[in-house]
Amino acid sequence: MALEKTWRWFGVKDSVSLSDLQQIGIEGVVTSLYDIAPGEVWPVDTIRKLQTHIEAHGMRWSVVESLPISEGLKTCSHDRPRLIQNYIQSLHNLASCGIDTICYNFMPVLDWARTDLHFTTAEGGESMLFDLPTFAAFDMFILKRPKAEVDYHYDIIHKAKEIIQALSEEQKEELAHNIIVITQAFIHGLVGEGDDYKAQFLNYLSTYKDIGKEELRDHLSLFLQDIIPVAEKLGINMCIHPDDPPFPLLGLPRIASTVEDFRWIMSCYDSPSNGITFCVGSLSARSDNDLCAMAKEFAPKIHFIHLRNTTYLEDGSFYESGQIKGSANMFAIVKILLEEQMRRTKEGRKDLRMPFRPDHGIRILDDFKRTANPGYPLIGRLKGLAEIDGLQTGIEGMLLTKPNNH
Ligand code: DNO
Repeated sequence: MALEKTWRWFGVKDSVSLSDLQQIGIEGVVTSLYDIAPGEVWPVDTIRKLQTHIEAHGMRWSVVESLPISEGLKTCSHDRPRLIQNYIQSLHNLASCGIDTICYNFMPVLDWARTDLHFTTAEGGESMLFDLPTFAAFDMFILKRPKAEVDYHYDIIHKAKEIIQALSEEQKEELAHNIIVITQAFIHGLVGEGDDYKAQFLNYLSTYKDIGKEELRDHLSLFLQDIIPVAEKLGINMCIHPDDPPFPLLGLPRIASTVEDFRWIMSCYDSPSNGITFCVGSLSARSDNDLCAMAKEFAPKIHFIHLRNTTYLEDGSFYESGQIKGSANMFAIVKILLEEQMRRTKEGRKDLRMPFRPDHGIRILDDFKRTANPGYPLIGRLKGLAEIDGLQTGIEGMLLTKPNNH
């Protein structure tokens, strides 16, 4: 046994081709219909066309990442009934093509956030950094979000003031553009290019002025009540992706960050279809998250896995540190996941694949000659995949070897 080897592929425009993935030994592709706006129905023929293309290269469409949750579902706007109906229709259409694993997230406005997309590692590669004081500088002095300062500790505000003074106008623009547009654009970002992109973004933030943690939880709960029974009937596993980073940003509530959050989500609707994307990278960026304990507790509900590590810094900042090394114990986590797969085999469960993908990689070597979305270089991810492969082989050997059987 081994976790299913998958790869995030951004469709026919991706600089990595499906033949490349076949050569690497990928079994399952993780992708989305990027040309369809969040909230609209995914038609069967469009799904089928992409699926046939993937299958022609000897792989399966293993996971949809993501079937995006439109803002109207997160805010419960007047359009909610139509949006839920569309989501349900897309689930029916995906199920009719035999696609059974759907990743989604419930993060308001912003999907993921980093302040530096070209953070140089000690070895000379390029990784990504979330620096809290720099983020605060963006929030308070570039975006100028009203009352932003109440969300930051005095020390962070002090550092943020120093940072903003040292930034040129161009650097300020680049920082804002990275956070609002560049990191979001390739995954159904809300705000496009344009002179007023900061104003547009502030406008989206303001739609949450009356939505705190409790309200957002209510909206997720409503979503789960509507979606999970349908998914269960269709044989689909829904898996919520954790918040990245796993703490509130920009005054927006976050509800998928901690063990308590995931317990609450699981309790909203008790079904095998109400599952989790275990993203080690996102969850590990918070020092009070015990990743091994979380992996053990939620193992039966883990339907999709993102393997990458982070190293956290004292002030709430962190940087991405490749697939194996970092704050989380990757050996122990992969071992727990492989044990879960063995347990599923014994229990006769059908969902044995347990797809994982090497999440964001460090840019190295020929990655500097290729274009790729931030976090998704070919060679860096390939290195991570090889490392995880080796780790899995070692753990499997260890778990399957009986005493005295050398
Ligand atoms: C960024 C990713 C996110 C993630 C989605 C899942 O690279 O971590 O885009 O895939 O949030 O819904």
